Amino acid sequence: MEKDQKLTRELIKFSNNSGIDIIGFANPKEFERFKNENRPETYLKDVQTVIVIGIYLYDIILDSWSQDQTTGKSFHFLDSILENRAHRIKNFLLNKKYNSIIIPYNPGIYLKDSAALAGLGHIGKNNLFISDKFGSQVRLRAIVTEAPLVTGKPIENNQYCKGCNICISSCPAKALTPEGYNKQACLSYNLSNLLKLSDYTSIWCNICIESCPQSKKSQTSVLKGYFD
Ligand code: B12
Ligand code: SF4
Ligand code: SF4
Repeated sequence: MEKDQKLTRELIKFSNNSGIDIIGFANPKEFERFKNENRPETYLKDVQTVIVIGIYLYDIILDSWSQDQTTGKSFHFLDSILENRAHRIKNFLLNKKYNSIIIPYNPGIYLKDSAALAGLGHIGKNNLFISDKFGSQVRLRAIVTEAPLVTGKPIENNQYCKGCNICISSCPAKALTPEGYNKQACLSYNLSNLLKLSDYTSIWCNICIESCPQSKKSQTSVLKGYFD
């Protein structure tokens, strides 16, 4: 199907006006490297484009998880905002007669990989997606759509990290090594070192993000001031 440049431009403009800091588009064919449950067509049969959105975590409070005291279910502050923005995009595309599905968080499709596949940035030695504007200090969400949007070129290489090992030496769990990321070490550290804001609200470790020079660029989110 021919790519719709006009619709792509309109959607980028709409997202900028909707409190979304970054948006990119990936080709579903790039996801053949993943298991079925992590592929876009599992969620939408006639998928044409994977849309990745991100919001800058300009204040660490946006990264807090709160547990509902009756159901035990946890909610992430910025994830809830991202979900709201994803609904806006879904409705925008529905008005243009295109179906879309907001990808569930877990298993879903892999968000940092989707962002790199959309050409929004690369995956660093901190094992996270690094955007040009916000470094890794950006949280992500994905939507799959039947709209034929113009997709970006995947970024497989890692341009920022050459000669840098700051995140590796900063990780308190030694979960980051030159050979790669040790998920179990990171998870165990996090579970026993949650920053408790209250009995029901906590924040996970962010050191591999905050220590990265790319995340320290001073930037203003389009969301900033939204709640003032
Ligand atoms: C499970 C999970 C966890 C687990 C395990 C993490 C893991 N990486 O396995 C735990 C609970 C430990 C965890 C910890 C954290 N998480 Co987490 N987590 C996830 C989740 C749900 C899935 C991650 C996953 O399995 N990815 C896929 C596998 C294949 O990737 P991987 O093995 O980690 O990395 C490989 C690929 O990236 C590949 N690769 C390298 N270069 C390239 C280039 C291309 C083009 C491709 C395709 C692949 C590729 O090589 C890597 C090594 O093998 C995602 C949300 C989602 N649905 O994607 C969030 C997510 C990755 N987490 C996130 C964050 C922020 C964190 C934490 C900082 C904690 C926090 N404060 O929230 C830490 C950071 C840990 C770290 N340095 O990676 C963010 C990252 C945002 C970003 N800018 O990248 C995500 C995307 C959530 C979100 N909504 O934004 N997480
Ligand atoms: S701290 Fe350095 S090595 Fe780690 S992700 Fe950032 S730029 Fe790359
Ligand atoms: S989240 Fe913390 S423990 Fe996990 S890799 Fe990053 S710095 Fe290390």
